[in-house]
Amino acid sequence: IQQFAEMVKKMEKKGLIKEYAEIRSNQPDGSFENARNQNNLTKNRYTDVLCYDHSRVILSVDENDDEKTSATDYINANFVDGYKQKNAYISTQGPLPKTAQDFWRMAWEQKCLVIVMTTKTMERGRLKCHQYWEEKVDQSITYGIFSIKTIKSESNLNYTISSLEIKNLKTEEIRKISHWQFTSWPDYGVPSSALAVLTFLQGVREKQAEMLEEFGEKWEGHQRGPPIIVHCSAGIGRTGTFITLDICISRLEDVGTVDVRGTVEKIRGQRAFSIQMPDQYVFCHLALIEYAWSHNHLSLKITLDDFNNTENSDSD
Ligand code: PTR
Ligand code: PTR
Repeated sequence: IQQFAEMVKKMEKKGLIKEYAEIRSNQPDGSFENARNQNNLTKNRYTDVLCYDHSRVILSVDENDDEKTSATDYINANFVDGYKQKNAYISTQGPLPKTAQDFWRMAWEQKCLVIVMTTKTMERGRLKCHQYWEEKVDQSITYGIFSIKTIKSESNLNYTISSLEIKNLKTEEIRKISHWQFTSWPDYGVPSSALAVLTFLQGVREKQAEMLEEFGEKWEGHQRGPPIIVHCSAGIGRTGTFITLDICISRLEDVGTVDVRGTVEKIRGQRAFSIQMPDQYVFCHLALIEYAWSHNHLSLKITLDDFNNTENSDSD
């Protein structure tokens, strides 16, 4: 671990911060017209974190709905591709009281099985995300035509896993959704333990595979299942970091290499502003090294060699 820490310190010096600054200096390449539409403005949690038009998730609009909050097809959410998988994720902001119904509509319409939440509802005395599901087992909460019941909930030091049932009150259909909340990741920051995030991430993957196995026949057309919804507060910093790690690990498992910069740039092309802090960019590297180490990956050697080469060839 000491060795990791030293390596990361060196990597920071060796240009990761600069590399991140370069990535950030590229202006968003796409329009935000729906996000800026007068009818949608209050559906954005942060006025400066808007959602691209080209990759946004479009909601159905049911004119007959009692609740008129969904009267437009807009939600601050974007499809993001995974490793060799189109639309593997939906990156989105933490629901607002006003958009919680839209959030559940999105989960229903996209047939999602797993939700990843990397924020707490309240941080440093500020509301970061609406409590859009019940924490207590056997309790339900209803938004418009969706009723969400908490069936089971288990917590450890770093995360809480809840089994939810979502019921469409119009059709009476009930589906299961697994909710994974990482609770020890500060906003604008990085978790103190990469291992905790990696364990969490592994659990999310296994859950998605298990749910797909169980309910898979409903999702033909999606080879590896429906998108995993990932959100934090703004849906860019921690969400972007989580998705970067998931994509890089898939690639590492497949071909034995990673491309953090390329991955982040690609994600930012679909969800603007993804990864908010230099620390988060550095953390991705740290966590990947830790992953490679603990999985005895050959690529660890490559990483170290590459690293040593840079070090030798770099004069500062
Ligand atoms: N305008 C907000 C700000 O005050 O910085 C936007 C913002 C909020 C950006 C949270 C990123 C945030 O972090 P995350 O995406 O991890 O919730
Ligand atoms: N409150 C956020 C911040 O200051 O970081 C708002 C913000 C979000 C600002 C994205 C700029 C952003 O764009 P980029 O990540 O491309 O710098």
